[in-house]
Amino acid sequence: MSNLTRSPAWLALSSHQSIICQKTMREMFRADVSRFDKFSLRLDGLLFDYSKNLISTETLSLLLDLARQSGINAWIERQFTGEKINTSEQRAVLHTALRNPPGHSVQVDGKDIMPDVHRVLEHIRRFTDAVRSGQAVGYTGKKIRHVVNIGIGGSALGPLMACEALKPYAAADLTAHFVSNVDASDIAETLKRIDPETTLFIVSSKTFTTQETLANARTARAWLIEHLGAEAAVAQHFAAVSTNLEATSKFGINPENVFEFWDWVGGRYSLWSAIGLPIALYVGMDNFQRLLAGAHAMDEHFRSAPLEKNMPVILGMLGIWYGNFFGVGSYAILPYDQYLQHFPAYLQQLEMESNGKRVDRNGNVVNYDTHFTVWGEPGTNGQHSFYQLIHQGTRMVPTDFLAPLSSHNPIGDHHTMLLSNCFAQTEALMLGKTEDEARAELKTQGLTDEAIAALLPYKVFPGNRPSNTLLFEKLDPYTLGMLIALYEQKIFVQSVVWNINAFDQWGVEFGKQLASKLLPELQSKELVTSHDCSTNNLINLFRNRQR
Ligand code: G6Q
Repeated sequence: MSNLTRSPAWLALSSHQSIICQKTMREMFRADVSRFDKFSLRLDGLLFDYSKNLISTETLSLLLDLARQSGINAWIERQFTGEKINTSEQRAVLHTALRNPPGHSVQVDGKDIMPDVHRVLEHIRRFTDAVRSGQAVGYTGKKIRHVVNIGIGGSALGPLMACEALKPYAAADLTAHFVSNVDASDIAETLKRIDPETTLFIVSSKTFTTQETLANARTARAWLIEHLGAEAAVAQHFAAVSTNLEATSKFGINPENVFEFWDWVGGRYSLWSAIGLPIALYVGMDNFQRLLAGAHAMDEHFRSAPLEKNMPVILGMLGIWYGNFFGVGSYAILPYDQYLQHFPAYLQQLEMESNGKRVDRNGNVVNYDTHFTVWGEPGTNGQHSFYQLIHQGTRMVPTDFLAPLSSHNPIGDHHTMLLSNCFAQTEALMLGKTEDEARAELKTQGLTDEAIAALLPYKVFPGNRPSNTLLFEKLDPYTLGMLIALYEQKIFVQSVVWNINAFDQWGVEFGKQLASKLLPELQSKELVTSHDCSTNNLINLFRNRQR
């Protein structure tokens, strides 16, 4: 059994929690007008306000003791220097190397990987410049206007999120599409919206064996050949991104259009690699490199800032505080920026696939909670949906609010209204509404004492609900890079404290295995009897329908 929950830092936090949980943030803010200065950090135009948390300076210091006890500084160095910290797959974890500017050297198995990283970036630049300028055209000589990414999970969610987030920087004559699901409706609906003569398909798959991606790629290939009347058209309309160059060539993709990456890039950490090709095509290579630069700035901060001033460390330790000492199981990501609409779904994979683990680095089942369920929607849509639960539900849901100070679309009062909602929500979650305040409010509405007494319980808000606010100038490529890297490293910090491997994904591999095992049975002519009676019946119902 792990010693974590019996360690001095853990025990100190447990007893401290019993004191803090009797306090309210309302009192804490009243007692200390410098709370915002004490509990906020800035980096390159990004403000991280974590003052609306159930913490005191002592809490923070105890949380940082726990981080220190877990050896966080040494783990950060292990990550950045290419140690094989993904032990169950015997791999280094070097998405950080992908955003290094020239002049760095990072060794994997005795080889400096940086020349390869920059060679592939140059390849992406040449390709994207050619496509965007119209120098590289489709089979019939027309300019490419549609880019369709065919990939799933880590080979889709990052590019999808980033293309949406950076839409204001996109080429006006390009549309980005994403096909992931093996459900034919996904590709069918996309094919209806594109023109074969002006479409570039990018088949993105680290392994190039993923069932969904290969099925969609085959369908796209057949559609293209059918419409353009020649197999030769594939060379000008297909590119691939993979670590499996043998499989891409077998699929028939022109080797010049194949972009390589390496096993030390995890799928969900891969948007910085050639998996980001759709982003580079959509917003241009200079903007893609600004995205990398923003992430690199966050990496440098993470690696060098003292723990007390380290954004990913503090964000991560606040999660540990609520997850392990308040029993919180989920938290919400609430972007007040429409362009960040896919950010919660992106973080859902990043966090849940990384830290959804029950066995520690020594192979022992843990006796403490790891991971959170991550969810969210852009504000203000969420306010008219699930905020009810956050304000008045029985369980505490910590929240991260993200908002830009200025909008890409400064129309009328929209942005002021948007931010007034954002700030009002964080304040209300913290303050709540007491019985006295609710009663006074009802009185001003002219209600009778009897009506007030009946309504009062419903009108009270407990408050004391924690939130972080991440405020930035504008959602530009550099800022987006910083934000993504902030969350990547925050997840890493938590995995270090929990002593789990954030970089493998055996649950995903399990799913891939299951899908290929059952497929022949669905296609079989024989009655299937080898499973439990529920699964047998489901399979046989489908088989009977197919006849
Ligand atoms: C990410 C996961 C997973 C993976 C997909 C696609 O970290 O490993 O989401 O990205 O299963 O895999 P391929 O890129 O190999 O097709």
